Amino acid sequence: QPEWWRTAVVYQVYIRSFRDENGDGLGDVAGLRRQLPYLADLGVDALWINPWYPSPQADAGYDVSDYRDIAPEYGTLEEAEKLLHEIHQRGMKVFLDIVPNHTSSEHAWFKQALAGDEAARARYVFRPGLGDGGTEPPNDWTSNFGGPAWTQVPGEPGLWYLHLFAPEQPDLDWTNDEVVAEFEDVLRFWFDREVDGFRIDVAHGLAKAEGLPDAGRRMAIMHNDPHPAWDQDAVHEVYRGWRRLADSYDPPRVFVGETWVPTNERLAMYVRPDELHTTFQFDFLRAPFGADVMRETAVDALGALGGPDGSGAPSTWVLSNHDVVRHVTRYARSQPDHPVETDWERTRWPEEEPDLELGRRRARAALLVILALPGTAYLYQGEELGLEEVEEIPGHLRQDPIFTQSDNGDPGRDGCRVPLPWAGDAPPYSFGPEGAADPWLPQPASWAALTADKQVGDPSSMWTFYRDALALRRRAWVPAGALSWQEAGPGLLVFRRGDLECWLNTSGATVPVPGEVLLASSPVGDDGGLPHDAAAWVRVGPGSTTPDSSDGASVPSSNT
Ligand code: GLO
Repeated sequence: QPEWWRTAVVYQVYIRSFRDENGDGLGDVAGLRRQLPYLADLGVDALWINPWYPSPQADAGYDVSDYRDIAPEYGTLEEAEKLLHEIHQRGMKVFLDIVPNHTSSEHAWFKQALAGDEAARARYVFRPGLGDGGTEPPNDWTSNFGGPAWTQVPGEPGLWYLHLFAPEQPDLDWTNDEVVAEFEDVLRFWFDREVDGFRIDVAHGLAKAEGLPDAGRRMAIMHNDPHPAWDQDAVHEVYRGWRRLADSYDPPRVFVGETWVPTNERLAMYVRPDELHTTFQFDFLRAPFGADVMRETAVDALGALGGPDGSGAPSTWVLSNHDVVRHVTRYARSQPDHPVETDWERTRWPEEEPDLELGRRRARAALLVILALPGTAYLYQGEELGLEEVEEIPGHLRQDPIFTQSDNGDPGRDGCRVPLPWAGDAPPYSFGPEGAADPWLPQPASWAALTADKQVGDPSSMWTFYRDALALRRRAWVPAGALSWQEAGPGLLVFRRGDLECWLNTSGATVPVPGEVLLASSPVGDDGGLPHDAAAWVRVGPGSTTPDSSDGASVPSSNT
């Protein structure tokens, strides 16, 4: 039986913003159950549900206070079990999100730790401070959300605890056996409920360099240099244990790691037969839209992960998620000619008015590229509607700790987390039932034409384009086999798999594509002319003459 996770298209459900069924303005389990037909019609293979556990929501659920239950505002465990069953009935798989680097400060363990219980303290990273009376933090580490990564224990000014994220997210000590055992038990809890796999939050975290040495610089989850808090070799031992556990199930359960590491070679160390099945390959989140950079990005990732032709370990391709600016907006401005080097990709794209139609046109093209590459593709909810980043959320409504806990001008991640517009002509669009509370973040007027009810069934909509592309991918690309890059000139990305080619044209001119166009992101001329900023899937016969980059020779044009 082929391993589904090698080729799956996974749809990311940011549950807080997906669909509200109980009318409180927050998405919930029942809302997701209601919309399962929508997801099945779209044609995705699997869902990844962001954290839905009980949580004080200091970081939108990434601060978990109980790993074995459902947040009451989202539903009940019983409802979640029904949902899991229904997902499977519809032939889809499901990943949950596990958060092992830290718990919530409201987790029972941390409350015991603050109360002075030594065994509980040993599960976290408590350290005496430096200086007179220990009133200086134990080292120079900074939190991802701004400020020091250490907070003084209330009532014990000489003692500090570590939090690489918000103070409400104390880091666990993964050298502690109880921590290891607890998380294996949590995995079992959900695997026993037939969850197919887990997305691992901050999977390159967990282990810290011995002695917690100073870092000498601020700490960003998307770091480019080695750092004592990230990507330490000891973390691999944790995943070897997890893999043994996952493999003990039938069918085996699967992992995808959130591993922000500087190179594909470091990434490849996580993707092994005895560790993680896949990790996110995030380079398309930093890469501008453009054939040359996107080709380099894919070549580099495939080379390190899957082998040059993609036949080894599957890479994963991601254009958007709940942590970065939506790609319609990233692509709506001038594109730098090299990948952007920034932590969260929000602040350093050029500040100019976005041309959202251009952004959507490029988004369609980028979709055809990632769906044709070998590996797994992740879609972030709302991209199938062509939603853009909501840039104009007023400060007092913003909730992301990146905004509320720091003063560096970073607007945070709320702009990509705005609740989906299911129907309606003006904000607030229906996100929940009639008479429901307003969605937890305000939706923009610019989404009026993008609501799901207007797009489903409209042959010219973004939604229909996604559906068609997913169906064709499953039929044509999934069985298509190994990849070879084709040399087509600057501004052109072309690869072949079997008798299919994927073309991306950012050369500035219209270019002719060979063969039968199966799907294109923008209309192709009768003469087969693919416009600038567009991509196409083409069936090429044995008569095609596109030269092959591997030997520079032409593909023989034999008997057409
Ligand atoms: C980012 C996660 C994110 C959380 C963070 C802390 O890397 O996806 O949204 O804020 O990991 O758990």
